[in-house]
Amino acid sequence: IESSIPAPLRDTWKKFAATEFSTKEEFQREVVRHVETTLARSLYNCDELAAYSGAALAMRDKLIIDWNKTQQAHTLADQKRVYYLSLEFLMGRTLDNALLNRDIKDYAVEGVSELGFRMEDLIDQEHDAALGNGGLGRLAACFLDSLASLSYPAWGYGLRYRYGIFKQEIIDGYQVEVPDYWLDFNPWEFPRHDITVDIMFYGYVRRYTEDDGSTVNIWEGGEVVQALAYDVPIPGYGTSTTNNLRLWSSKPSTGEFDFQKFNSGDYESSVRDQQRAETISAVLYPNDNIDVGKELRLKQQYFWVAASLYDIVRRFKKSHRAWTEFPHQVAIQLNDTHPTLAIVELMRILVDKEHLDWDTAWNITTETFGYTNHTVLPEALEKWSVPLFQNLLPRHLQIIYDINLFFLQSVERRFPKDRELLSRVSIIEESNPQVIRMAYLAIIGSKKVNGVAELHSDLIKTTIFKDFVKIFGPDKFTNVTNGVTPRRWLHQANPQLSALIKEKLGSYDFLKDLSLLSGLEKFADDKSFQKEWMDIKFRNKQRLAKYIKDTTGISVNPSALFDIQVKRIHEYKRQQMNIFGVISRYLSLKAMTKEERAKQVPRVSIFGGKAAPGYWMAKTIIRLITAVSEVVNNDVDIGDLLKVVFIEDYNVSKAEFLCPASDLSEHISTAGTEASGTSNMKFVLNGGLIIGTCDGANIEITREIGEERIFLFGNLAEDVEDLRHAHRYGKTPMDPALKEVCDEIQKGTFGEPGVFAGLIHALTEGGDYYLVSDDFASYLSTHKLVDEAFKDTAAWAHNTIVAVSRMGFFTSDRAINEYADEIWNIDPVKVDG
Ligand code: RUG
Repeated sequence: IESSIPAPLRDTWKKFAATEFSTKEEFQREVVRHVETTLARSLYNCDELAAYSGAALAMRDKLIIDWNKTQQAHTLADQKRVYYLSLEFLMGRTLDNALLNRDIKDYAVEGVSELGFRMEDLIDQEHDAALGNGGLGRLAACFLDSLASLSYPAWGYGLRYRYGIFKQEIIDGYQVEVPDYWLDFNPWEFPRHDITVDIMFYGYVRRYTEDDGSTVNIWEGGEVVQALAYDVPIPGYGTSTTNNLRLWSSKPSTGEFDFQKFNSGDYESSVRDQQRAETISAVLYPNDNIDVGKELRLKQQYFWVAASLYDIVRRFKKSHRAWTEFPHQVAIQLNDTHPTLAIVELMRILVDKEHLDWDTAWNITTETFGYTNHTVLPEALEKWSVPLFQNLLPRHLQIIYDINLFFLQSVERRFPKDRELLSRVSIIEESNPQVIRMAYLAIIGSKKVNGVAELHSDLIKTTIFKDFVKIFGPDKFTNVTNGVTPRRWLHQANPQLSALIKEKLGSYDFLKDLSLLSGLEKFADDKSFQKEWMDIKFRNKQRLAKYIKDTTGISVNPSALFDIQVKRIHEYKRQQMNIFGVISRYLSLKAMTKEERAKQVPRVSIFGGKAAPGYWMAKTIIRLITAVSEVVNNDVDIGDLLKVVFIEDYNVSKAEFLCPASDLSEHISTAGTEASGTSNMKFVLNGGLIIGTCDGANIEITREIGEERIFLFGNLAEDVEDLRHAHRYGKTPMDPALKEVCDEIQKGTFGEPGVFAGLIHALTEGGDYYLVSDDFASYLSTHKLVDEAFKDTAAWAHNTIVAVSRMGFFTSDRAINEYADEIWNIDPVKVDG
């Protein structure tokens, strides 16, 4: 490699090579050095933000040394790598996580304290890296943590949005979106000015015939934008392995195109072009489980996929292997359909640029990709309009047509008389305009397709992808149940619980092997352990109560039952059912005598979550929650018996203190709609119980922890279709308790009823698509069981301890090992510390 230092000079180099700090004093020296030189501040001018910045930069230096070692070890090992392509990485904060993963938090806390700061205050200065909407993006972040912790040679590829998910403000009870500009100071990334890729859009395809008769397609004449790489180190836990997350940022290409315009005096238009280029990576689309089909989104997808593939191919080509070796060196996982264009782009590279024949290229491609499906909701399945696609990516459309043609021909050969089947499985839907069904393209171009929890993986096989199971056989479809990283979601979020578990189990090994939690079960009836366990829960609830008081002014009693539902606001997740349930509870309390009230278990109903800016019904649900909280919290008859709180701007760092503070959390989607859910796992892992439907990972959680430890209710997925049908034909009278709630809303108890008319309409004339009425009675009666169960503190403690002890399955390490063995076929690489 030309850029390496000549061999005779390497000893000098090595003498001065960077070294990592490994004691408190060395850490302090680095913090102070960064504050004084990198930030040009001094001990007379160092606030918490400067101290955080110094600590973060010191930590970054440490990570980057391991990052370099890891990349060298991976290059030397020359093994197969996995590339995880995700349009979202919801990382949250990094400093605390890095300190814990590198196991230096204790001396770092002491170190900053001797410099005059409290570590928690510094940690609090950090802006969340919020490059995601919800579960899908957070899953990608947990997977990166596990990939590094398990020493797999892996890279993440994503977009470096200038604006992450919007900040949510609640003004007069309504959601208001505020831009999240998070890059003012981001110490965790490295711009790689030497790593840029030119990406083309629009243009036309020129086709000509070579002397040997073969046809060549050249895509040219389009607009060129440059992708610039930013690298983010991902430290593993208990290992030196530090993997790379590469995020692409868009900027104007430095090609002649701009110069010509500039020189010819068309300054304004050249600036406009620059801005157009920068727009591509400017903002994360704020939709979760909704496809909107905007051209800029398609641009983002192609920009990111093309830059990533260029990078992957460049790395592969360095090894001078034959192209047929590509799938033995490279596995690419498509996180949802967002990166599906990678299949088409790899075909374009292999056929148009590397001149491989179609069949060879197709074999390589279909051996390389894996596709994870995260939803069966029709409104979330991506489809791109053919005319829009034709204009933006003309060559890719031709390739898609060819993929489709060869695929349909093969289907026709196997199922000769089934014309309906051909139209059902065609990548092109014959609508007006025609659209490209991205999920179908992802299935056809991948080796394996997986769902994210057992029920979900079964559902995709029997519903939306049924025809493909018939065509490809069942083995192409598999399940990998999601998981969460116990490093962030137990050790970091709940340090006291983690320390107590360590005390009982003898070491922190459970953070690497979560199945070791099973060792806790034998203490489930130990009274003093139960007390310590419940005391930690109480302190976590006190911390949340203080946060609620400080941010909303609402006083809540930490001894009350904390009932939390935090996730994106979506009709299928049924926050509306929760708030209707709260209203029903309020009405019952109001109807009770003083004596009866005295026997009730006090509740705090806590909600949090963002609504997509254009999702009017979700915004109405937020408004109902805030309206109910205004009434209930100020009702003197009710006092502490019921409080309703909406936590503004729910994000990863808020989840970190909400999960440890729940007694009960709600995972109450209409059966069959929530692919997995992952917060259900986080809440149980933190010693809370859940109320939930038989949906997503709730089912496996039940299997693991035992049905006596979960409050399941509601109809099953297999009954949903019939129930919806009955609603359509007006055969389902509304549940009486729900009717009472609707009447109360319509009476104006919670303000102008017109505001909520849409919500009521959805239950009535709207056909109650999410089956709130059908599940309402069992939802309410199950809440009664919760109240009863909560009164028995010893039994509650026992059940939460047993539940935690059986949560080993839900670590993302297990999920990643399954992907590695069954889909990617990759092995770990040891990195010397
Ligand atoms: O809604 C799903 C969750 O059920 C799941 O746990 C998560 C991770 O697999 O992905 C969520 N999801 C699905 N986010 N976006 C989609 C649709 O593209």
